[in-house]
Amino acid sequence: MTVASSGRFRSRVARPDDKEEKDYVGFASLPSQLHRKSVKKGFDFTLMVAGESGLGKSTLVNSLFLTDLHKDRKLLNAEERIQQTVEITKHTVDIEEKGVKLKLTILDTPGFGDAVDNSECWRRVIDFIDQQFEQYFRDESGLNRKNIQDNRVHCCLYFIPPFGHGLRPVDIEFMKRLQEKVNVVPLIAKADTLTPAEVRRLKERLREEIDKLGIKIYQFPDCDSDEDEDFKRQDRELKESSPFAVIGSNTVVEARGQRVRGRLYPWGIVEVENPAHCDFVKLRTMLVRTHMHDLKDLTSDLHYENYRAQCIQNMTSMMSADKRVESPIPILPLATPSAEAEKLIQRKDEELRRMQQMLQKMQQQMHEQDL
Ligand SMILES: Nc1nc2c(ncn2[C@@H]2O[C@H](COP(=O)(O)OP(=O)(O)OP(=O)(O)O)[C@@H](O)[C@H]2O)c(=O)[nH]1
Ligand SMILES: [Mg+2]
Repeated sequence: MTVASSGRFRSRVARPDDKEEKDYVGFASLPSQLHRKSVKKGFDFTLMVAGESGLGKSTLVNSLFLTDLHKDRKLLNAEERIQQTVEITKHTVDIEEKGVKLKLTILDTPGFGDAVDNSECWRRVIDFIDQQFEQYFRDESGLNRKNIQDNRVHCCLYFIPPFGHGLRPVDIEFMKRLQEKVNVVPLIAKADTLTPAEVRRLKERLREEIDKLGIKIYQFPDCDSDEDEDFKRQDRELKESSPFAVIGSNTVVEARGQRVRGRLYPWGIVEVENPAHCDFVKLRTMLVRTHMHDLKDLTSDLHYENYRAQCIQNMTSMMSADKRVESPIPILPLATPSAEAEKLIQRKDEELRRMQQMLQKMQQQMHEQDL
């Protein structure tokens, strides 16, 4: 599969062994200190869903975090009554498990499909992601850099219809637009409408197409060779199951004496959280347990850096264009600038200097990477 980036390994915590204890300086406790600090502060994660209308995006995000994100709506009965999403909607869920806090932000986007022309259906989503980067970039260059609210989108679940025989031109276009901005995780929607053999065939087909068309979906990082066998098996299964085939439901049904999220059919019950029925649990595990940090790191190190580099490049070319159109005849100032204006000019100069330094640093880093 084509990848967004490769060569990432999970970092390991080194501990001094007994014989080295006398030379032990103490920095080995840093990871646990950092861990404690992070746990206290809590983690945040922003997840977005995108794709055609009616594929179950709202239903799935609702099912994913065991909370009814739409609970404020007045429902007539226990049946599913999720309404069509008409604008980008933000839901925040605070989850706490064993003292670890997670602030999860879910961005539900309106599906495309009703319009006659879907050629620009990705625009709203891409603009939104860019706006979050822009805000972060501004905050980073501002005075209060310590308390930046990070609203960048860490992952986008892209829903592929189960009915076709692979990717449609609109899916290809949408994912290619997304891939430059965010970690894309493709999903086969409404997997309960397919037989297990059909799911297998569709997965294979999608993997081939994604590869052939050079679509850069999120790639699970390589597993360290010294990880334990259980971890390796889980990692292998995760990779082999991609793209995940999912089922969503907001209805709780009775199955094998237990109340579970599922879909009730005349021929039986499809259980959302049963691994034999779909990849829902794998998706949730990957998002909140195993790959959240990697998704966040990639957002910061790859997608945001690309955005920032582009911004700085634009600014630099604007600056050099400004210099070119400078009048050859020196224009005398009409009046001495006020102290306020002076300060503003100084601030702008300072900002430009910082940008140039950042640019130089990035160029140097890129040069080092090339070597
Ligand atoms: N068979 C089946 N139906 C589903 C599944 N998930 C959702 N649905 C149904 O599909 C319909 C649309 O679901 P939504 O969650 O509103 O779809 P959406 O993608 O958010 O649609 P938009 O908001 O228009 O973009 C609802 O009637 C759901 O009950 C699924 O996994 N399988
Ligand atoms: Mg919706």
